Amino acid sequence: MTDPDQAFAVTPGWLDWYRGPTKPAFVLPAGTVDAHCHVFGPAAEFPFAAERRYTPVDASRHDLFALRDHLGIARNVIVQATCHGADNSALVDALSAAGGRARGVATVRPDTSDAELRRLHEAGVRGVRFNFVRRLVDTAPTEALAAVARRIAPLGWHVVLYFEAPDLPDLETFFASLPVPLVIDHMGRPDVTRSPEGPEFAHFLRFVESNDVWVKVSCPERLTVTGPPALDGERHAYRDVVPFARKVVDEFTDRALWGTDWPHPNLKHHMPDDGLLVDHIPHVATTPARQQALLVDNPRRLYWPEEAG
Ligand code: 0GY
Repeated sequence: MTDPDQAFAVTPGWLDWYRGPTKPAFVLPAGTVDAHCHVFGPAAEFPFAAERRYTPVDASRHDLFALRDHLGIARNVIVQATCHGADNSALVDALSAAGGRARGVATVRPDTSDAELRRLHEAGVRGVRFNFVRRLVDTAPTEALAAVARRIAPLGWHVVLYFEAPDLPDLETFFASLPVPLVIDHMGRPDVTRSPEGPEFAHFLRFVESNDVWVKVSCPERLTVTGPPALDGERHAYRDVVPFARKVVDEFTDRALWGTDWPHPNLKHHMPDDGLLVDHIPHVATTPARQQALLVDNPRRLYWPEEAG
């Protein structure tokens, strides 16, 4: 018999999430939504998928809700992570325990039953994620993904797209054909050593504009090359990512979303202090009106439309 402790041995070199994050200096507006975060396990209760590419440290709903409260966040959008495959049990458990303060983005296969889709909807799921990042998944064929999109359209759900910037030209015709709203993770993962005015990011912005896409200005800690500041009390981290995120917020103020990406899977160099990630926000959304749109009004329209009027 397999020893469960061995089966879920954490990937070598895996960085644990940051315990004891600082209190941010930036006070989040009331009703702020963390629109991109995950739960991992706990593995003993919600085993990781056989096809996973990594085995993370457990990051339970209790840990997520503690971080939410510490940072002054009101609600979460929990995104199914690849380490759980298409078993959405940990996600549904977290949504059910959140008392209406969380929505979810699930992984759904074409053969998922209507009853299961309804169950996910009742639990708070409002979208599915299509992942094109090769180190994370064997991406499903586009016909299968299109079939999923057709299944979820009547529920009013959207598709969250995770891809890397060089892959957009090959994927954009497929994306534009999907019959549901689109949300892009982490600004389409730009190479921040290039100019935010350069052709690659311009191409991304035009795709966003032409297709009314929503964009998460998340993951500065993943996109950065210059990294966080030295531990010298400086709280303005990830400066090389700021011009990209600010451009998105300025141009698409009503379709930008923000999230922590806690517990930050697959980071190799450093694990962010989530308090610093909150202090990154006013550099990206530079006025109270933009902060209100990014953190409160936009995610509410997408995930709690019944409240938005
Ligand atoms: C993220 C980013 C990553 C991982 C996943 O589902 C996942 O495994 O999303 C990554 O490794 O870039 O959004 O959490």
